[in-house]
Amino acid sequence: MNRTYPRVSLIGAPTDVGAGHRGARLGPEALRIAGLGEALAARGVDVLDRGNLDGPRNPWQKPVDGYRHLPEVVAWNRLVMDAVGAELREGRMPILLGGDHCLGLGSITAIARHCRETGKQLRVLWLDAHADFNTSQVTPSGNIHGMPVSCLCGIGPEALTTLGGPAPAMRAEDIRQIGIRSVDPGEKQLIKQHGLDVYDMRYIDEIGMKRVMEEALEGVDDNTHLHVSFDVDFLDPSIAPGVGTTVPGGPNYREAQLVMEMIADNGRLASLDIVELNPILDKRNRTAKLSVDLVESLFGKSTLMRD
Ligand code: Z70
Ligand code: MN
Ligand code: MN
Ligand code: MN
Repeated sequence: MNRTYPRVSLIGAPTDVGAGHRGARLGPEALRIAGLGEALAARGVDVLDRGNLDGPRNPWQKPVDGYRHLPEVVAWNRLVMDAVGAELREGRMPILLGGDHCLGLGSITAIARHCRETGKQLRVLWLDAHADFNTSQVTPSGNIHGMPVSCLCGIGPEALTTLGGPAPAMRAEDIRQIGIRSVDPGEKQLIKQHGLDVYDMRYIDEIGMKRVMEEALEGVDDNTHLHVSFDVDFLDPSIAPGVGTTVPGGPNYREAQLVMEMIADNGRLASLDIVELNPILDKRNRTAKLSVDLVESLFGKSTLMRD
């Protein structure tokens, strides 16, 4: 299957203002050093590295009214939204190099707007150990990287839910969450209430990753913009130690490869976030290298005659 990909732009967002650990701000550099740009170029992808966005520093404060660093999170997400939107308008595929997962909010807000403008259907695959569906009332931490999905669905502080305009960026039915295995009690109730489609690890164990991906990609057609938001803590910590919050029992190497290969085969990938990589907690940049390996599969690299 020889597919031509659109031109790609790498956008670095070196911040951890939304996280509970510091170090994800180094993610963009670790991914570059692991050879992300070169790996894509070797696949025949036209890739431009736009460098890093420059936002506020991490003030490392306690939560205020249930949110840590809300003004800084808003500022970073505006920068990300504008940068991602600019690439989409130029017909390029944005790859956001996080940074923590609060940035999925700015990225997907821009993507959702692009979908409205171009008449495309949006499908988000959220690969994560966490559902990231907390609110200020139920969050155990105040960390906004635990809240981007609820904000995208219109639940959250106005500064975040109206980043791209008054209407919510996305509906709960636009997203499929895969690999989930850590959900807070109040968050669980909200997920049920809003009817999110969650393929948690138990479901993956019971029906297998192949069928999970078939279900998650169902209805993704030529009129769909497929966005993958890849939180590296999706992966089992035994293969991906370089993340702030490791949760045991995640997808292994083979399952993760299959996820990426099935997305590649579907052929509608139009944007990507790679977030939560924390090189401070990594071993010799192994998690960054694994992420690059997986992105190669996402861009159609496969073992034998399926290329
Ligand atoms: C927890 C919270 C979280 C990482 C998301 C964890 C959130 N649910 N952690 N991604 N790494 O604090 O809201
Ligand atoms: Mn487009
Ligand atoms: Mn996440
Ligand atoms: Mn996570």
